[in-house]
Amino acid sequence: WEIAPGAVHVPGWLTLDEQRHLVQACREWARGPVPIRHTVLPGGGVMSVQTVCVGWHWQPYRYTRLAHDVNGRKVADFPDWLGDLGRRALESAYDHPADSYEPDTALINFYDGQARMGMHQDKDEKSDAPVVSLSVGDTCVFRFGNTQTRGKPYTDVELASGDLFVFGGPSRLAYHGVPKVYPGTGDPATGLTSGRLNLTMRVTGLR
Ligand code: MD3
Ligand code: FE
Repeated sequence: WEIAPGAVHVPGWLTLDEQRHLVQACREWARGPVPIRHTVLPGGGVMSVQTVCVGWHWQPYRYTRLAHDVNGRKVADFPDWLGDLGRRALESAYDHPADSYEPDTALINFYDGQARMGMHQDKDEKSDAPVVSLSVGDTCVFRFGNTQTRGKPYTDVELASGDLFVFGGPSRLAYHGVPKVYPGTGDPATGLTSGRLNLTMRVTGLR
């Protein structure tokens, strides 16, 4: 389903086994070396979502090797299997080979029933490569907007467990957010008994 040029939604792309594997991996990353935390914004606001990073650490609004805002440690390495999953995801969504796609960072967001993400653009990456997004757990409303303003026009799409979304081309710089999560809608068989997990893979363009 192409909801805008370069923005492709593939419902139910991950198998249950793949979802379980992702949940397990995210559980381990959440423990450390840099524990999952509510990111503090430069203005003092605290995000309701909890985030842990792999490959590069993201703090608003840049990527670093060390998590200066948490415990100063280096985040976990970006594993080869995750890059392979990213290339397969891109191939499925765009229906062409993606051998040259080499994501080097993943941001894992955890939403409890109250967590939200306001409308924003992802423009801290020095690369125009697509973002691959994978969701596990509770269903949410994902709001996909335009490149000009955080307001209308936008399209609301439900993202459920196992869904893949790829954002490339003209959609890469669109405003987007998560205005609502529906508690209790996930399948406990994924290993996630409450909340929503979203993993995004990106190319930082850094070295
Ligand atoms: C569109 N995450 O981590 S995933 C984020 O569900 C983020 O946790 C949301 O927005 C979440 O930055 C939405 C879908 C998504 C991710 C990255 C994008 C949409 C995007 C980057 C560019 C355009
Ligand atoms: Fe984003």
